[in-house]
Amino acid sequence: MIRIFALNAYVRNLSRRWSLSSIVSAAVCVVWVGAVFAQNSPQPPPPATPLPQLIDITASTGIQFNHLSSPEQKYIVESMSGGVALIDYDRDGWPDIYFTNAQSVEMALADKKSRSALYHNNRDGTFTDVTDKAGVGYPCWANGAVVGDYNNDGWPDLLVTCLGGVVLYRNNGDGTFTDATKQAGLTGDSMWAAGATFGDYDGDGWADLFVSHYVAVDLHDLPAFGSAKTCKYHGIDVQCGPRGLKGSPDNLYHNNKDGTFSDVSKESGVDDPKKRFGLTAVWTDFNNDGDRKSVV
Ligand SMILES: [Ca+2]
Ligand SMILES: [Ca+2]
Ligand SMILES: [Ca+2]
Repeated sequence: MIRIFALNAYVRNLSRRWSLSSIVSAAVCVVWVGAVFAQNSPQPPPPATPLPQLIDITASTGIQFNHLSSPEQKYIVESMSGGVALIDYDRDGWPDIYFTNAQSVEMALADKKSRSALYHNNRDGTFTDVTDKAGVGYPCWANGAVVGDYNNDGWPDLLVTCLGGVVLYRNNGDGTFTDATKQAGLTGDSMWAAGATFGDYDGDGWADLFVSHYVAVDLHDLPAFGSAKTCKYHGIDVQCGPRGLKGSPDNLYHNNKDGTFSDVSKESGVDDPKKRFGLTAVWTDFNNDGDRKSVV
């Protein structure tokens, strides 16, 4: 079950224009303000006005998305999935929401799928499930999703990271998406892609793609619960991984400006030959020299 939280100021005035990003920003401010009080003032005076509160508004949004979970947590692949992306796919200025989903191992081995979902923002605090029309319901064993306009047509595209690679959905601009993974030359990415990030690392105006890979696993040969020394915690049997399992290298794909990508991982020096456990990555200019760096 996913939950949606909004600031109480928003709840008091549902008729006002709002955005999820502003809610998130305000939430971050609340946390920051709290941290400042905690650090600088051992005995802070009571605030003159109550701090804003976050309120669970899930029921009123119309979003009914259940992320499949495996409470037994037998395998690391079952406990690491689940992601969300904000994408204004119809460019109306209101953020829409994409939730990823994943099967259990048992379901996957029986070739059963799990449904991810795209919700359209109705501009009144409610959302409508538009997954089927959009064609983005069953990308893969989905972990996360990132948004970027890889073909520079102005419409935000969606990349889903999967156990077994990535799926690139090209936004057709009419409420539908097309799976462009093969056309883009990304089917060679076949490892456990836990996260990804779009960023124009060479400054040519076209978004390139970095994909971080996590653990090397085979669904048909998963290490059993508690079966090795590294699958114990203080003598108690637990799921195996990531410690004790093999990691996977990462990939940087250069945007060829024609709808395709080329793997430039090795020549760019970010292929991670030591195969660390990569969960996700961000582009940032941490030394402020104008160039983007990738942090995994
Ligand atoms: Ca929208
Ligand atoms: Ca696009
Ligand atoms: Ca580029």
